[in-house]
Amino acid sequence: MTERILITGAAGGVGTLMRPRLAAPDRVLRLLDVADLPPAAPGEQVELTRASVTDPAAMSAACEGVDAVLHLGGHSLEQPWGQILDVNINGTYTVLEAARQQGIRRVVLASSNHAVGFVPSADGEAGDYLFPRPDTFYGVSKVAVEALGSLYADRYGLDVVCVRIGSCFDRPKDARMLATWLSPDDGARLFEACLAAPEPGFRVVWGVSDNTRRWFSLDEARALGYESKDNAEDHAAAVLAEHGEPDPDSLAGRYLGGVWCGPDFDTAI
Ligand code: 15L
Repeated sequence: MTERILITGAAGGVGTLMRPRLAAPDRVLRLLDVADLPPAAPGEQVELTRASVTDPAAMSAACEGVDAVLHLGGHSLEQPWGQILDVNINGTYTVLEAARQQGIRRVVLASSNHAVGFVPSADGEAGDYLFPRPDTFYGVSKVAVEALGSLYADRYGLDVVCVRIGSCFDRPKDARMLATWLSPDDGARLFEACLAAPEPGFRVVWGVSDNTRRWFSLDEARALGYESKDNAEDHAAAVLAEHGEPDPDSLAGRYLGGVWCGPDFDTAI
């Protein structure tokens, strides 16, 4: 039977990386974004929807006939509070509510390391379910995303898996990402595990590759069936040649959230 998965924020960084990787012969990807989505490639089984995650009617329509939602939509960087509140927090409520009303049983939510960004890296491996310590309004929104997911799991019985994504890019871009990198292929493996695990209930897992310098636990992700095959160390020589060794006294060396923990950090990054 063909399954249909709704991906919000499909034109964004992670969405673009996931689109080809989550394609499968028995699967239709319904891709939603406020931004332009590239048209379907020949043979690609996609449905394109231009809409905002904050629009209840559009989200309800987008959730019709869908088996699971991968909610990646929202601001991916720091923004003024009003924007974060509207798009990331109210948007996630709107997605969950539409999913519930349409009887969707499984939602995977993109959370972030910035939900716990002010945790010192010197504390040792960051466990799953680490108590929130956000580094920005964006980080606060990810805490709220997880809280909303928890509510919809407990109150309505949805399976909700929150992924605290490290740094999901083609390759690690700086020394910090040698610890926080989630390779795109591992990202797809992890999302597949989140979609397939039988009756996970509510979970919070780290989204990271099995990097030699990894700061985050893989226990809960592995319990869902995720097996990382990539390691940022394969890129270490190139990254360190360009950026130098990580400075333990810098923000990037002191906190999980890196430069996002700076007092002047704003929308500049
Ligand atoms: C995130 O949550 C951001 O969306 C992404 O742009 C990266 O900056 C990443 O965290 C990170 O911490 O590297």
